[in-house]
Amino acid sequence: MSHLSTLATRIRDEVGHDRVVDDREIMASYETDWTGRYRGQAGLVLRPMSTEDLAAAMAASTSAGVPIVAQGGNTGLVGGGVPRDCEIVVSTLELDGIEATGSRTEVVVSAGVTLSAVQQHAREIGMRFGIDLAARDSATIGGMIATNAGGVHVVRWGRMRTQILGVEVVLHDGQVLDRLNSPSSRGLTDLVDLIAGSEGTLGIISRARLRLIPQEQHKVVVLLTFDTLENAAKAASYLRADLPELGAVEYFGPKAVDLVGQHRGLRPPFEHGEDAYLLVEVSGSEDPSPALLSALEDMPGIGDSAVAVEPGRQRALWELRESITEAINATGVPQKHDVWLPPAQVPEFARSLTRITAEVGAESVLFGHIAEGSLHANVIGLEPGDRSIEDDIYQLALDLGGSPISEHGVGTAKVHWQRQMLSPLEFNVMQSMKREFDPSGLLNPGVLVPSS
Ligand code: FAD
Ligand code: 2HG
Ligand code: ZN
Repeated sequence: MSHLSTLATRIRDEVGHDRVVDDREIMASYETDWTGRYRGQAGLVLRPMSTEDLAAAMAASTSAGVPIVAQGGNTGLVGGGVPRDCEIVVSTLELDGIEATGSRTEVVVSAGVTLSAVQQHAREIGMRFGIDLAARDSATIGGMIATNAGGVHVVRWGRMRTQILGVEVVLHDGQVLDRLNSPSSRGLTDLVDLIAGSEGTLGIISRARLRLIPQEQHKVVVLLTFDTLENAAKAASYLRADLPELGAVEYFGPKAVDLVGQHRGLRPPFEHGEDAYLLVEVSGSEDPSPALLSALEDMPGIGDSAVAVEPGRQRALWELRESITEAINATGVPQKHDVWLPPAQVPEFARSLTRITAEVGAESVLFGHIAEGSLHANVIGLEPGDRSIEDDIYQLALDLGGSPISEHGVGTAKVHWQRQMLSPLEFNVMQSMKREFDPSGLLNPGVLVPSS
């Protein structure tokens, strides 16, 4: 521990007294993830206020040989942003500047700016940001880049990587790699592509230049029920193929609806539950309702539906979907198994998931971005440490032609699956890249990159 107090003194001298936290009570809030499932102990918590502070703190930590875990809003769901074994947690929350660029189509933000602050800025200048997720009030731009977050508009705007025009990254030794401007036009390797999805293992993102897009003129949101998940999955695929202005297709089942009803008192505007729900959003420069209604016309299995054109009613429908994660957490510590599946295999996955969880007396809640095949299999009713069926669920995804690694990233939760899925060549390339950026292996050890 004495090396930590020497380091704390050095950083206090170089960066500022209040940038270092070593009070155990205050550190506790940085030591557990959002679900309560991943927890560890931090050596220190650092709270830089500028790129220069961050660079000085990283140089000092690296020269003291202390591992570093970057943490933004701490909403990550795979255990990558909390300390495990006395690492230094670098919290980016005070890197919170938003810089106007003179152009309405882009903005430069510091890494700790929350998604909702970016959305607010965009709204104020008549624009919007393409990525959206329910953790918007806490999730930071740095964390979203580091996990290459997807979200509810992934079907329209892709994942975070596609919305980044440039980044500034502080390397392990405090050097600042500034690629905020023209990230790929100078013939150099594109830093954005390397850093998006790198989960704090190559450097700490300090600033980013983000693309802003025009606000939609017209939007319609529809909640549809289906008699079977098969029909819902087919509908999602058809909508994706037929509607160029499709903004979202989100799936959830009756269990999710029950939990949201119990926890938030929110209910769909229907009398009875069906097997599958799809929340569909379409937007464009003209009223998208006729195109949506015609796309839905001959779709088999549709039951009740609710159409919302007025913003308040649209928000109410979205709240049903966006409250699912919170409602699941209210039942206890959940297991979150985020998988990718070929959309046609979602029904088979759902059936087997129900069987696997029932066999151990647990329950599953399946929901997610079905048109992209990005599904969230939550398991409730198990003891927090019980990992007995986790690998069965990931293996099931693999057996159905999908992947155990999807939207939430790898973190510590899936690093063994990452090892299994990388070819020997891919593994070697990954190791070389990691060594190049982080020769001493101090950046988020145990996360994303398998050690052997
Ligand atoms: P953290 O949790 O703090 O960190 C996540 C990872 O990024 C860690 O490995 C950390 O070390 C690294 N990191 C953080 N900041 C930096 C930085 N500046 N530089 C380098 N590395 C860094 N995810 C989705 O993809 N789609 C969703 O729809 C979605 N919905 C969610 C809804 C809820 C209610 C919740 C709780 C989570 C949801 N998530 C979703 C997961 C989570 O919000 C995202 O992974 C988000 O990108 C994490 O941002 P964060 O700032 O909280 O990062
Ligand atoms: C979502 O799509 C998030 O709402 C969270 O990715 C998923 O809670 C989850 O498992
Ligand atoms: Zn998701």
